[in-house]
Amino acid sequence: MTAKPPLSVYLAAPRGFCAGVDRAVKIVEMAIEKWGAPVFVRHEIVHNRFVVDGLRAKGAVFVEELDECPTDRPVIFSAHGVPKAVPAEAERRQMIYVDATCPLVSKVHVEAERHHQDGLQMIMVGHRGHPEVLGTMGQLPQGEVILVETVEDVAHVAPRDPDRLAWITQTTLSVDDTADIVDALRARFPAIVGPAKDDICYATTNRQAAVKAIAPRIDALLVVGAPNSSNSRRLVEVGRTAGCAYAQLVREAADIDWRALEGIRSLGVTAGASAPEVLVNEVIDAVRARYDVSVEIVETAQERVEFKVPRVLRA
Ligand code: 0CM
Ligand code: SF4
Repeated sequence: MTAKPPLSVYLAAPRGFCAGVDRAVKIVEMAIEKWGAPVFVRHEIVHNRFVVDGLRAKGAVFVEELDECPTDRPVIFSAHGVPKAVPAEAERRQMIYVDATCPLVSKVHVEAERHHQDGLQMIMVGHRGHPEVLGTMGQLPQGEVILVETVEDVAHVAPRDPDRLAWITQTTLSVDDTADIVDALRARFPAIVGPAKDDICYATTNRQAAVKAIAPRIDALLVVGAPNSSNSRRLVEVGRTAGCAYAQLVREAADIDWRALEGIRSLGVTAGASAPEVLVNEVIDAVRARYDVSVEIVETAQERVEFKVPRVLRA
């Protein structure tokens, strides 16, 4: 047997579950405990198949729209948030519902509402079609929130009144790309108001910073996360932009393209905010099976954020 080649693994910290994901998963588990199965969940509670399958095994039923739920079973809204029309419809149908929207997404909803009360039209920086964007835009009447995805989009925005504008963002964007878009907004609309920096959450910000810290030391980067997870995909982009020649999203160890990793001497590993640590451990075990691995944890921040579950589940 030939000796395994040596490989330095740099494990980014923070990585993986954030406080909003932790809370959302707990909400589903506690709802099943309280009301029994089935409990319906509108949209993947967080964007991870492993998490969703685990909750399904415990009695959760995942649907995309409220009208797929019976009225006599509880329904939970995913961490990404929902348009105002959704809880309104649940109330009209006299359903029990629990909102698992991350408090940091709800904070943006409140911000949007406040700007609207002040008579400002909003420009939202985000990804078209993402559930969080649909939820945030759906806090206000149609036409009150204009979506921009790129710096180029900013040139084409046609607001009602360029002097009465505010900006908000999705929570899981690239910090650097967003800064460029906001600069373009400020240049075109000098009177626009907005948050001090952006609405990107602490977890997204910290995971991107940790990738930037390891990028100069690694030949390749694996990001554990789902293809529909915005924050996970951004980690791949951040890795590439920071100079990592090969950065790949993997849902699990089985997705690793070993041929692409041939000849590397150092590997970075991180995980999106919706990816459980067990999947990270499986990735590292799979790497250990092929390489003589030394692991170094590179910690760029410590996170102590925790969110309480809604009162109805605490009783
Ligand atoms: O928003 P994103 O696609 O990154 O969602 P996720 O479920 O992967 O991560 C957690 C969240 C939120 C909101
Ligand atoms: Fe909340 Fe950020 Fe986690 Fe999304 S990624 S659930 S906004 S803490």
